[in-house]
Amino acid sequence: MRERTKVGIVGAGPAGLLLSHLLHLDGIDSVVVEARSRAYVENRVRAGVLEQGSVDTLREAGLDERLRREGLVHEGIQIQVGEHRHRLDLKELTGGKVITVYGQQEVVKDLIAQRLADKGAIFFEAENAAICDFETERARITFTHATEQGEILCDFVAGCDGFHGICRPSIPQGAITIFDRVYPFAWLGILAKAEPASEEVIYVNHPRGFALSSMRSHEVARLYLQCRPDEDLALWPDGRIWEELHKRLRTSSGDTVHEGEVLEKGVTGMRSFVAEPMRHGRLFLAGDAAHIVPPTGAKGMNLAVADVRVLAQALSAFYHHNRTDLLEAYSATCLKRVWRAEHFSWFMTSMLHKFPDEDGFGQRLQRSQLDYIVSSRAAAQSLAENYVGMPYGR
Ligand code: RFL
Ligand code: PHB
Repeated sequence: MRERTKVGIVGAGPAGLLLSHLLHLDGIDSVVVEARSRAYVENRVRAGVLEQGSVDTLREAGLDERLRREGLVHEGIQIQVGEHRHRLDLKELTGGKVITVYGQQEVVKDLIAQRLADKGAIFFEAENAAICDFETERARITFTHATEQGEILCDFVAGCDGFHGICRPSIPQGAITIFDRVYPFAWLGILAKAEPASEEVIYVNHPRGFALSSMRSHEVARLYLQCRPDEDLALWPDGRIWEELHKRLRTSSGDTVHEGEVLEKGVTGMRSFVAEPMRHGRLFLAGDAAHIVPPTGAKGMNLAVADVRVLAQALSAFYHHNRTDLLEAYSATCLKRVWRAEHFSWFMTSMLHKFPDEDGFGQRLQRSQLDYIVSSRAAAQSLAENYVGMPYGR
């Protein structure tokens, strides 16, 4: 099987699928090559918070029909220090901006349905994908699909294949610089058929470690506990998870989590990572393929959306107006937003987690920072501005 297209896309996560759809809206054809099955990518439980800008992007692209109905608009978040919760009124602090809680797998389902309705080409379960000649005008993606050899000939390759993908490692060493930080903890996350602890997302700084209460609907809670990076899930039967969640989320007025059937359980490592530049020849990296943030700032999926928005505009300017300047500027444009999100995610992570081997100094700095945020409008406003997402084009 041999196909020719304008943009060959590796990866059918939010980045690859949205890029393919945005290009389609601009009359530019693309082919998506994905290692996993459709069912697998549609059921992978991950992010849940969409910035205002991401919601706007999905709306402008005509992808918000279900999001409008099922997405939960949140006007605030809660920061819990010990047993006390403090509300940050995001809407009031940012002049009207809000966040929307809508599962990443729902975004992915909506995107796949739209791509297939528009007769978009997605090769699921494509094995051994490789990219070649992307330093020339005859870039190629090769793969195996149902025992057949596949080859996509394209003008550009979009590397949207996540952190463990093949695109970034295909760039010659020396052409790319990596900035990396691994944190000494991870998150144990569960999805539970239970009423959420609160109508808003709660971030907890607790002497036993960080906890987070979020949701996917009024009936499904998403909860996380700080754990060790090498945590053995077998040591965490449901009872122990609930007990620990009660300990960390209980308030002095007796509020806590509601228990229910655990539907999913997993451990996620925490890292900060940026590859610069996000382009090599005719290969453009987008989303987790280029950068990772610890999930404490809820930025990962939003960065993926922002990258492909920039990339789709640049490709459109190239095909429709013969302009290369936006493609040239792609990496620098994206990295500005990426580094703001990297800083914010590191800041939230550092302020809210319990660091092993921490002496009293770090703890007192955390306390002081939390105090500042709940007592100073300027500090709360800075957090809120970053949380809802910096405006596009800055
Ligand atoms: P994805 O979603 O990882 O998609 C990459 C796709 O590429 C495929 N692939 C390959 N395909 C072909 N050949 C190969 N060799 C391939 N190698 C990989 C993969 O199968 C996959 O389908 O990357 P993308 O599109 O860049 O999207 C990024 C987001 O998924 C990620 O940043 C977020 O999930 C991060 N994240 C959060 N982001 C937010 O914006 N808000 C949040 O609230 C939030 N919470 C989270 C998160 C991530 C978490 N985990 C599990 C890492 C919470 C958690 C727990
Ligand atoms: C989630 O709902 O999964 C979620 C919410 C906020 C975060 C990370 C994850 O910071």
